[in-house]
Amino acid sequence: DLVPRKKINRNKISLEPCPIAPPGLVGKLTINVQNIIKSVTNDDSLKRVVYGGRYSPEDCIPRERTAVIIPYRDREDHLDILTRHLHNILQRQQLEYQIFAIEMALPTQFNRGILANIGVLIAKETGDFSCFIIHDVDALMMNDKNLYRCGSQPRHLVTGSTKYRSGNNEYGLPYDSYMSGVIALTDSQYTKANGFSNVYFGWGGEDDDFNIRVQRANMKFERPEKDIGIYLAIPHDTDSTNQKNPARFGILDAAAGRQWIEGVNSFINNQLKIKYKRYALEYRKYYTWLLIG
Ligand code: BGN
Repeated sequence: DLVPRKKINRNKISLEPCPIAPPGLVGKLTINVQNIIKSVTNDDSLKRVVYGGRYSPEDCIPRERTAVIIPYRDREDHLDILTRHLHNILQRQQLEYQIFAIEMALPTQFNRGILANIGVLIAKETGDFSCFIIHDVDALMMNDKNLYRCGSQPRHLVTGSTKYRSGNNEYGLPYDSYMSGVIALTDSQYTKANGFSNVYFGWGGEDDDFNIRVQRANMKFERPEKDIGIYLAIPHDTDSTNQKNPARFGILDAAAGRQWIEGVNSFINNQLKIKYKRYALEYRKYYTWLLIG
């Protein structure tokens, strides 16, 4: 049931590195929310995608090999919109990349931390990535100068989203220390923080917990410039399998004590005897799909 992978051309001995500033970027994007699929679909870029949602520039050596990891459930329509949008932009950014969509099987409540951790580990098994981006399924980048690259510190790529629009401000953040939506970390940064906590089921808290982990590992999230990190949130109804977790306040209070006990290491040493495992992995046309349950 696995689709054979077409090999990405790695014969780049005679090529130059891609420019630091990709020449084809346009800056601020416009998306027609009424006709969203049409405004994010670019047939030329979609034709260049290799099965499993992979791409590598033909004419220069990419500066980053980015794994985009999208934890989701029950949002096939958003996934379709987001992945088309990303293929279009990430190719303009001259990245080598692969998109991974990590779905949580029913009936448990959604657990974004577990999906992110397993996503990073499976991406590492799949390819040689220099940067891992944990990406909300409903977040559409609105400025293509927001490069999906990593930095010397973990990066929070969101400076504002329409989800948190306030007054005249079309793009906002809910609070200053909010570090969620789209984040970019190298393998060593992710491992140093011990990844996400696995104990947040349902909505809320896992991202604040991760920010605490990053700080306790002596790192600090950095953001791009204000007008660069802007996102359109695809509107949607509340999710019945991702209800607000009433226990999240207490779990978050104890975040520091759990950092080294459980996280991405739980899947390596199996300290927590976590029963989650890979049910399926498929190389689909625009993304690699993983089912976890
Ligand atoms: C916060 C949530 C985040 C969420 C943001 C934005 C919590 C922890 C208890 C204080 N944090 O309140 O997870 O991303 O809102 O919606 O619930």
